[in-house]
Amino acid sequence: MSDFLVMQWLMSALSCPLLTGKAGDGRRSLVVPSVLQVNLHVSDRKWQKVNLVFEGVDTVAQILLNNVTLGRTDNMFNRYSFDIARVIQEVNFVEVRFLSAVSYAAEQSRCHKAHSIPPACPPPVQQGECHVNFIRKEQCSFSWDWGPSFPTQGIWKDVRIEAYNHYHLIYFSITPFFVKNAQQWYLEVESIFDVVSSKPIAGLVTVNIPKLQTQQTFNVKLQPGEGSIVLLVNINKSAAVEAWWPNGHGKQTGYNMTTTFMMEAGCQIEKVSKVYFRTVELVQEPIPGSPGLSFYFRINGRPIFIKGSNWIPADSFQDRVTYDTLRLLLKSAADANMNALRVWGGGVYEQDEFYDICDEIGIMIWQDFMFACALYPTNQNYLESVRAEVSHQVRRLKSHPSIILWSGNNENEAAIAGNWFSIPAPDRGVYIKDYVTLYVKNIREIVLSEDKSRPFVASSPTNGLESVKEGWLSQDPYDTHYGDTHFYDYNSDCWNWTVYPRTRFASEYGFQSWPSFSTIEKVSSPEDWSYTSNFSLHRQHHEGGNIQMLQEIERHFKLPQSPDPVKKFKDMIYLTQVMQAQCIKTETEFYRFSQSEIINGEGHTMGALYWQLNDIWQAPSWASLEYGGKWKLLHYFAQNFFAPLLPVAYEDKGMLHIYSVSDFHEDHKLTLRVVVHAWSSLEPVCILAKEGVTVKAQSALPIYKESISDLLERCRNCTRKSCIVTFCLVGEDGFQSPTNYYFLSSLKDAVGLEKTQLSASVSQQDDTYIFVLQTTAIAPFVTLDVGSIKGRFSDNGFLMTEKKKVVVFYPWEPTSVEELESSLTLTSLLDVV
Ligand code: BMA
Repeated sequence: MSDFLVMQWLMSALSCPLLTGKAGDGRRSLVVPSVLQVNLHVSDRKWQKVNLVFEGVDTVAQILLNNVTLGRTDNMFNRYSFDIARVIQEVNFVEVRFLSAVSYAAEQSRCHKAHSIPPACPPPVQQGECHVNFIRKEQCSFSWDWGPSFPTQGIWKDVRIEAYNHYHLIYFSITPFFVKNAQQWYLEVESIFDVVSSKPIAGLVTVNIPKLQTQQTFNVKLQPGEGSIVLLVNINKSAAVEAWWPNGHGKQTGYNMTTTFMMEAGCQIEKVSKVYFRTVELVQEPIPGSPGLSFYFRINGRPIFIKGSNWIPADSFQDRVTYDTLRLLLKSAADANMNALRVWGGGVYEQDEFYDICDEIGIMIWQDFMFACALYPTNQNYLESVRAEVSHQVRRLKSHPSIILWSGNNENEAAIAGNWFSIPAPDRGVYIKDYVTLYVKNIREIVLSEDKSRPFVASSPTNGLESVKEGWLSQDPYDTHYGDTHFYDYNSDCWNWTVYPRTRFASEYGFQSWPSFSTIEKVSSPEDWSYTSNFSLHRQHHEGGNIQMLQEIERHFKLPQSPDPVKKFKDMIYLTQVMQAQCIKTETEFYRFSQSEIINGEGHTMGALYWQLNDIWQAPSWASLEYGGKWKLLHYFAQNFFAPLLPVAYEDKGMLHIYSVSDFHEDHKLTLRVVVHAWSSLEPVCILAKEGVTVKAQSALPIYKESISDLLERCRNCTRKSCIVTFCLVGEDGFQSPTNYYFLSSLKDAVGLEKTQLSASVSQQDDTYIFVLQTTAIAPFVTLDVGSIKGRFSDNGFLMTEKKKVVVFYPWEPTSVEELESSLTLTSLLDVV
């Protein structure tokens, strides 16, 4: 680009990392504004327009150049551009004066005289800050039920100077559409410009996608001021377009595209992009035999069962979130057979790289707008700030095929419908009006005008079209006949599938666990290593969380009794992870096997996104990936319970049912193997092979049914307490599902389980390490742990019913056989004392 100058400096160049508005130990500091200053030298060339652009300021600041105030910032999700043509000199002095986010939020709340906007403060157990809903800032930075209060402060994204004559391209986006009648793809290519000349600028724009033999040239005229041009590019019909598919459903093909702007005055811009082709529909239509409406995603015309989890910010300090951090976490999601994540509304709109990686590996994104678990103001300033935020974020992100849905907020429809904040009945109308103003009249309208290529829902959970019909706020957003649901129940037996809602779409559900000892060890000292230490209480931000875990464990396992406090703590950690994995396995399998049925008017469940994928710090939480990326047992379980082919068992009125669950696009003829073992022996008691089982494509269907008493009788001498059922689907050429299992009793009641001798030999094979495990007896929940060595195993936390098992370790950094051997701990259920 000839007449264009970009000067860019990053946070590090300012030598100013994010400052926290509060000291880490909880003492308040920095109520005094903090100031960042930088000297800037600019050549004396004259430009028609010179902008100082901040891609992200966190959050409240006054920006000055050469002692002249350029403007103020109050929204960390906005992009701020200041015209500095008249202020800039040869040597410049940029100043960013910050105000404490905590004081600002409190002040905004105090000044909001109209009506209160609850909640005022988070629950005391979160040790957080108040009034976060009054500031457009990462909502969980004032604390959450899984995270600390670190109200960060600073410049969190790039800053640059843009200097140009004639015109400048601000946003560039590409969205694909498919015209069914014509059976043709076309692209909407949108460019938003700032034109500085007083007359229109004419020119030619050429779009070229060589691989699709598509090249089109357009005559365009850019009008003075800020404006957009939209070009419709028809993809050559004779070119075979490969669509972008979610992980597990096909490739993530992208095509190189070059867009060249050749404008009068000789200035040329060339944009090189990757373009993807996929369609998305959110299908809400009547289902025969069921009141309500369906709620599922159709991608490229094919219904897709959404499997995955919920994403929260990967760190309290965004400057620590590198490309590698994101890649590791997202790759872990894909490796666990997930095809989707929900970017939850209490965090941040993630960096471009996040969505780039999702595009590359086929992770679909349910994108919330950043509002969560609260009511929000709707005064003019606030709305203007939100409007700018929404159009900026949609323009920035809409080219990503991974994003399949925009969603207005997290749980705010539910908060009003369920009156979470005890709003007196006569005042309800005001809050409903605020709700509709913010999410419908502002956010939704902007989204629809900026992006017609994907669906929008106002909230999660919501009843979708039914909520719309009820004035955007339904009586019960958790209704299983409509939309999505969030479901948490810490008081029931999580092994009992009948406690779960047979919903259309489970977008949140979960149970907590503690992260591994090696993760906790890094931030604690020996006196912290007990389940009831101050440390353990301090890091638990969910009221009653540690007790709830104990109670859930106690239903099916013996609690640790070791006299050695550290051993007892480690046993507790292990059991919390076993419990969490087993609970979420049961719940997820229920959602998956409910996809093809309607029972008592409920069913057709088409999504399972458990809460939550990742952690923001080292603490007990619902996550399956620990802070640092280590896989908890739940994540290993997810790899199995999200497997594309899976037999699932459940019990109903004394009958054992086995369903085949398949995400494959074609039917398969397979053999179902059902094996019964006595806990006391590695030799099976009985084996049943049912051949020629048709496993239907993209369905969950019954393939086996037997009364438990018949099964026990058939397998001589078995009782519920003494035996265990395992099963898998097997085809030709090694084609096989994971081996699944069904416990016939609680494990604390199991009869015949013996303490096993577990051993492992480790060897290296290319970039991986092979662990050959041996057991002397059946062993439930066998866990390999190599402490702080970064990497993951091919399987973990499994039930060992055979003498030998081979597990592969994929290291994420260089290691050695010796290092792995000396760090290895092998645990199974009977090692808990
Ligand atoms: C849901 C989420 C989060 C929360 C989680 C666990 O409500 O939206 O707000 O962290 O439950 O309590």
